[in-house]
Amino acid sequence: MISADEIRARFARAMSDMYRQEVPQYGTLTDLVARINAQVLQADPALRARLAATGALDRLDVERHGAIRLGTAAELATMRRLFAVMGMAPVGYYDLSAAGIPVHSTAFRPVDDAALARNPFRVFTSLLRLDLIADTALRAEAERILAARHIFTPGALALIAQAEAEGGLADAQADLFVREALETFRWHREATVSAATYRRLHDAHRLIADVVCFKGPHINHLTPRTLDIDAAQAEMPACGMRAKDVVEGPPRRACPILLRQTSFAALEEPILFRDDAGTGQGGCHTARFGEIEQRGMALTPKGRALYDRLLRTARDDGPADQPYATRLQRAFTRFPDSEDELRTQGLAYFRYAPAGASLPPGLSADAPIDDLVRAGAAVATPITYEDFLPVSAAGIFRSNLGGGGGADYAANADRAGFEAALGAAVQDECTLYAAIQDQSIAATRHALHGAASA
Ligand code: OOG
Ligand code: NI
Repeated sequence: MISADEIRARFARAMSDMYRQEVPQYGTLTDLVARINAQVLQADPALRARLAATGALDRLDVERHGAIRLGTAAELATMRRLFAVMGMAPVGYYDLSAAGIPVHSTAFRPVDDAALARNPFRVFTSLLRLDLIADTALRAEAERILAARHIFTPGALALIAQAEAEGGLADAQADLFVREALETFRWHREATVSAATYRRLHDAHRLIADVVCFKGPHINHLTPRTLDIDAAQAEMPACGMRAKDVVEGPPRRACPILLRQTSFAALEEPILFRDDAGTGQGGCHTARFGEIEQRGMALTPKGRALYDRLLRTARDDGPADQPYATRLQRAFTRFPDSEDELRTQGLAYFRYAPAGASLPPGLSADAPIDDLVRAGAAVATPITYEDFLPVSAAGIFRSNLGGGGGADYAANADRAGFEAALGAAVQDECTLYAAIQDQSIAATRHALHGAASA
């Protein structure tokens, strides 16, 4: 048997190779990000040392997230089983209906420290919400089309069942699994519907056409992680990519928090409709795009509440004649921007380690962790945010669906419905970060106790 982590690493590499062939601009983008990252690391040896110490340097070159959109509960449930073979579990629930996008989503990703360090590949996975489509005839038609498709190959299904029964896969089977699983995410230019049906679904919402009219959930972007998103954004035009105007997420800061993202517009791709045979007419479809992201530290619920509040302030309360970036920067002056403040005010999660071989006299290994840090007995490094942001995701969706076009759905999160479709509960991301933090504190105390009694 080989590890789920190894299967995930192979799958991520295969996906990246496939996407580079499908969308050559993706190759250009990853080259640009690699160049910027090398520059940043050369200019900032302290950052390089810190990334190396936490294992983040090795994973940086292969770190990607992708995104797919599914049509039915059954597809989502099987997708969960497929990702489980690669050690990826559903984390977080994202309601995008509030932003006028008829989907809800989760992120499949590795959850423990060692798995994240090995390869943090994540897939933002959305489920179409036909319940939000007002036109009942159109909804029924979409349901009928989706019910007839099979997005997984028989080989993939058999290997998922085998991995579940035997607790893993052997080396050669893992390669076969990767090959079969990849088929689900491949782009097909042949739509499964007529031009007229495509048009009707497209007019209800472009996203509905994208999910319903094709053989499967083509991967719609694959995002590399940059260490300087502003530098990458500035260089994108010279590489022939027009990035969206606004970088989603928090502003640039000394201490990066959460996630900043920007994307370039969806490609117009030629497609063939079912009734095209002989006419050779076809049409075009825009779904796939490019995106880059910069990751910062994970915030506690307290930090996250402050983030959400300041983001709303920048959007709603700023002087309307000021550019959004200026309002954002101003709103976030109220978010502490030193690691000490973020840590001692309980705004972000940290990983702790013993600083040296001995404890200062008079200090117990069981003293509050902040005291141990202040006394120089322990060091704290921020924990990286591994998840997504619903407001940012909505901005990315919108910019790639064209025309700003959010429909006007009443916000109605349906987490229970999503979990029923998934066949499992999604994990809470804060619980995961808190566990990593708590384990590191316990290990630090343990090491310091050892030092004290030596
Ligand atoms: C997903 C859009 C969201 C992100 O990184 O937040 C996203 C999609 O377009 O399917 O990619
Ligand atoms: Ni994305």
